[in-house]
Amino acid sequence: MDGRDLVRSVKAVGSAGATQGLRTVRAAWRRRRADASGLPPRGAERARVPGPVRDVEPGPGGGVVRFDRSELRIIVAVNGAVFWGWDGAGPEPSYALANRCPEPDPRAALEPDKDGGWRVVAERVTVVVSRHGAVEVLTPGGVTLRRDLPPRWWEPVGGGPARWMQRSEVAADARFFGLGGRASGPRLRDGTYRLWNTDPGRPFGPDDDPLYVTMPVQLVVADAATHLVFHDSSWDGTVTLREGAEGAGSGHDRAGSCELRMDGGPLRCWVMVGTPARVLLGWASLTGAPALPPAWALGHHHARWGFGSELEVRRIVAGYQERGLPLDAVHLDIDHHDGHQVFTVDEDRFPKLPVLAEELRRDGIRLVSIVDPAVRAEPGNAVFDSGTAEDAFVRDAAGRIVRGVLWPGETVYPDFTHARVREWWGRLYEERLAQGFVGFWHDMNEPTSFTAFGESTLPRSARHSLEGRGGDHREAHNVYALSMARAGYEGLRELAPQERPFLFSRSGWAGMQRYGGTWSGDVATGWPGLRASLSLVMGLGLCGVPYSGPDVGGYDGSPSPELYLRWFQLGAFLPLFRTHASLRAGRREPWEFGDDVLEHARVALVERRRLLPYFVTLAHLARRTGAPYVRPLWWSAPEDRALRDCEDAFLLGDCLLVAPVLDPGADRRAVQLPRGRWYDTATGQAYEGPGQVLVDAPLSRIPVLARAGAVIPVRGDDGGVELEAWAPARGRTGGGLVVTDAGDGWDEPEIERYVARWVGSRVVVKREGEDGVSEPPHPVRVRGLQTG
Ligand code: NBV
Repeated sequence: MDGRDLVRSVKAVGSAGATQGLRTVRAAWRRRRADASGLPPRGAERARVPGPVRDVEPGPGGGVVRFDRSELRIIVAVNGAVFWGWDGAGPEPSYALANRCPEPDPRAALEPDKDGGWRVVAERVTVVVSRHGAVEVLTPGGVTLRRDLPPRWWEPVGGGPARWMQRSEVAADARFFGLGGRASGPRLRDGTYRLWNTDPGRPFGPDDDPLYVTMPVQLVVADAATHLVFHDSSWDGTVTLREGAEGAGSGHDRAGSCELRMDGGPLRCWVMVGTPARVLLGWASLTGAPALPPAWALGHHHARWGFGSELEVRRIVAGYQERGLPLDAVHLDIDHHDGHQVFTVDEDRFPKLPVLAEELRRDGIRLVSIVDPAVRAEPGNAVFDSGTAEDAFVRDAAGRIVRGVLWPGETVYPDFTHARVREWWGRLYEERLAQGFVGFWHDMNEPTSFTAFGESTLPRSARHSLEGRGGDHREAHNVYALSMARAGYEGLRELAPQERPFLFSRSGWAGMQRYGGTWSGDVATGWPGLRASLSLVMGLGLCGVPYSGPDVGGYDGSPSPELYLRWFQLGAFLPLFRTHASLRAGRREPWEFGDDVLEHARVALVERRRLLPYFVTLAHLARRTGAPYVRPLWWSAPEDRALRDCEDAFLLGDCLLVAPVLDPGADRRAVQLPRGRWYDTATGQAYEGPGQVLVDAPLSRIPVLARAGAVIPVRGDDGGVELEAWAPARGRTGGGLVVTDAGDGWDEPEIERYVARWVGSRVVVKREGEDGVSEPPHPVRVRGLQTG
């Protein structure tokens, strides 16, 4: 946050601006002083490389290769993932792993390779280690996917954490994706990306980097195979990417490259190889299945900073209801708190929150609460007092509690890297449940502390438990929000065991999907912001976080009616479909932009509700397979170069292709189609892929195409599930998976499997089960017949 923003924000929240301004100056000085005394200067450093190989020690799934000045441990796990760690690093402890390290694959063993090197041959991948410590990952067919050069460390002569650098080469045709939520993607072009969760302090656009969720997770897509590489270190770092270039017959290929530099932490990584689906499955098996949102969370959410009163919430809800617009959740921001203090309610403006919650619930609308980690440092504040009694707050190197500044004034920060603190924090959600909230929105958890200058987070020297190992904020920063999410999730499981927790968090790290989703943060209102918000959802999905979505309409200012509508139409096909904006921004209700926009937004809302069973299915499939709901067009055809470079459309599950309008003034757009027949769901017109087609995109809708043969569960007029089948091309068959689950509990619904095929001049849909083929238990409607 720069000075001007700070002053504006402070004024906006109605605090004594000057007092808060002074606090941020003091906080900045405190931060500087704490780091000056708490972090020893780095001083002289000594560089180190592994040196020549000395000997090896075979072990389960691989073994250890010893070099003159380091050693490398390699483990191939039973799920096909490969781990390697330098300097004795093993897979544990890790904030990313969901459980213990998976079992080693007993079939994988170290064997001698040519030129004094060693290799491990596994079912899906071969790892070759050169005698100087280069590590190469090859497909079973022997094609190189990634080649790590020997790493390099810089060790402070006086002791302390070593910095390190790892340079890698990838295929000339490879494309990079991932690294968490990046605004300029989803394809990560040449440049340097930082690994340090950051609140940019103002609405962001495509050029802002880093943002709230960073992860050392790269998904690399190349002709030979897709691979995911995860460097399991939470320290600050940078990744410099350079795409390669193909000689195209006239010259030599230039390999793509990646240079990872970290300020500390173990040099260790996991690599998974295969198709995109296979790789995401492996990643989910390692870091945990994505939490399943309750069905209502797959509907439409409306939020705003500054509803300001119960009366206003009722007025907005009535606005939706009077116009017959579906609404599933309302989010209350910090303005409903008493003095902006988390886990409190301003009783003057929200006198009967539980009653409001109950009334909304009867109309099928849930209440979601913001939860900030910062606690006002004031005796008498119940959260501060109980946290003090628990010794819950982060301290500096001298043992003093670290103070920052946020909305409530001077604040302190729970140390979520301590199990006892997580339990204490988790119990606090009881107050929220009693107020009638059933969903939670974690904010400002990078963590953010307003400072007049310098970084707006805790001092790097601040001490953290790190699960009892002890360490400082340099290591804890990037896992702070992940640990807060764990605290909230586990607390809610204790407090409301019958219900699936609904939680989404602004910041996070690898593995955050175990606890919930995220949203795109304060995206700038404007066409570039619309594009950036799609980039974030796609990139996060490829890092294993399938549930996210933007602030529809953008966070600040006032979108034009056209921009609002195009954002709304995109949002209706993203997992989290939420309108939200800042205190200072214009309105975001669909009726605020004129009658035309209202009618078109209604169509989007109604379609979202109709597709709810499909979204529920996608949520269940994400949990079981790690596959994101929103997938790049190349998901099933990564070898298709044209699809690999297409960033402005996506697949929603296996069945739909969504082509949002991302530019002003457009009434049609080019769509790059994967192989097969695709129907424009609005007109029924059939197109044949692969290739590019021009499709109508009038203001009333964005192009949505259905794959021929798809069987899509939709909500019928009576609220029950129906199957919408799109005719397969003649002579071909189709099908689909369906999971029907309208609830928010823990029942495990079975996956229903359908097949669509031509029988004479009709398309017939049957259910396939263990006992053979049967009639579907849902009504079936076949579409796309005219063109069959
Ligand atoms: O709680 C207020 C806002 C919230 O509306 C927004 O969604 C968050 O990203 N919050 C940031 C803090 C205010 C930042 C200026």
